[in-house]
Amino acid sequence: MSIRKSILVLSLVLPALPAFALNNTDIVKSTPLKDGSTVHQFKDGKMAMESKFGTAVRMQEGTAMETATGQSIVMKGDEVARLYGYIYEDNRP
Ligand SMILES: [Cu+2]
Repeated sequence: MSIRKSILVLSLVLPALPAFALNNTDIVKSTPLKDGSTVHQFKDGKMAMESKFGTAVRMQEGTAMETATGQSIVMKGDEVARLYGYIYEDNRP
């Protein structure tokens, strides 16, 4: 009985947990890039980089990035501290 319940709970919870879940009330768009990293765009249009390992990394404003679908995006802002805040909050026990 309790095992069945655990399985049910897991099956409900797991799909809601991507490899890296952002509690992203401020993030309006997250675009995967060709190199495996992700660029997150905030409400105000500024961006932050997430490495393929799920860490917040720096990128110089104005840097051109290629999306996984081959489009070109230019980096606006470098909100590394802002993204770090989200990552930290989400990975807290
Ligand atoms: Cu970037």
